[in-house]
Amino acid sequence: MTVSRADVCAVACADLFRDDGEILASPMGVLPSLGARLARLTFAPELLLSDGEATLLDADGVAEGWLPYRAVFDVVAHGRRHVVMGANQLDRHGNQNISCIGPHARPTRQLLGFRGAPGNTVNHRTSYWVPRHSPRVFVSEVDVVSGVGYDRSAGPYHDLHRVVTNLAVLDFGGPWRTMRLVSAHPGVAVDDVVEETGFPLEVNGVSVTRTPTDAELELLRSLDPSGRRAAEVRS
Ligand code: F8G
Repeated sequence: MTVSRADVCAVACADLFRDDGEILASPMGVLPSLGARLARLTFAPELLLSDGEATLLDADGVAEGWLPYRAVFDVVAHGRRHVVMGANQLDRHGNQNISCIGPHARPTRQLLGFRGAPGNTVNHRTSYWVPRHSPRVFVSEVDVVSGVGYDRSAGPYHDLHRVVTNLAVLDFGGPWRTMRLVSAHPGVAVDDVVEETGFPLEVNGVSVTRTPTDAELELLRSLDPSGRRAAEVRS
C-alpha cells in the first residue's frame, strides 16, 4: 500500500499517546484526532475519546461516558489528560503562542486568545501539532506566552511531551530541556528541518519516523475515507 506524508503524521500523532494509560485524549485538528482514534483502536484501548461536546465515545462512535464541559476542568486540574494543541508560534523551550501576533498591547493580528493553554501546560501532559513547519512558527521568541515553556518555572505537573509536524517529530531532550529533533519523516532531510526551524535545533541521534503498518493504513482509510488528512498535510 502507498504511504502518504499525512499517513506518517497520523501514526506519529497516534504514538504521542503510547503508554499514557487511562487518560482523556484531547486532540486539536484533523491529524491529532485521527492519531488518537488510531491509538485507541490499536495499542491504547484504554484511551478516553471525547466528541468535543459532552460525550465520551468509543472508537466506533458509540457513547461510553458523559463528560460535560464543566467536568473537563476537573480532569485538567486532576491531570489525567493529554492535550495536543496547535501553535501559531513555538520557541525552543516550548513556549506556545495562540493569542496574538505583535506586541500584546497593540497586536497586528488577534488570534484565538489564551484559551485553555496556560492551565493545560501547568497541569498535565501537552504535545503540539504543527501542519506547516516553518520559521514563522518555530521562532526564537514567541510574541506572547499562551502555553508555558520549560524556561519558566511551571510546577511539578508541567510535561511537554512532543511536537509533531509535517516534517518531523521533536521533543524537549536538548540541553536545558530545549527542543531536539527526534526523527525526520521519510523523504525529509535533517538539513531541511533545521532550515525550517527559526532557532538552533539539537540534532544528535536523529532517526527516521516510522511508517504505518498495513493494518494501521487500513484503519486510517476507514477512519478518514474522504482523505481530510491529505488536505491538512500535503505529500
Ligand atoms: C501570523 C502567524 C505568525 C498567524 N506570524 N503572522 C497571521 C505572523 C496569518 C493570518 C492570521 C491568521 C481545556 C482546553 C481548552 C478550552 C477549555 C478546556 C482549549 C479551557 C476549551 C475552550 C477554551 C486550546 C485549543 C488549539 C488551537 C488549534 C490551531 C490553528 C493554527 C492556525 C494555529 C494551526 N506566526 N500566525 N498569523 N486550541 N488551532 O498571516 O493573517 O494571522 O492565521 O484545552 O481551548 O477556550 O479552552 O492558526 O491562524 O490548540 O492550531 O488553527 O488562528 O487559524 O489562519 O494561520 O492571512 O488573515 O492576514 P489560525 P492563520 P491573514 S486548549
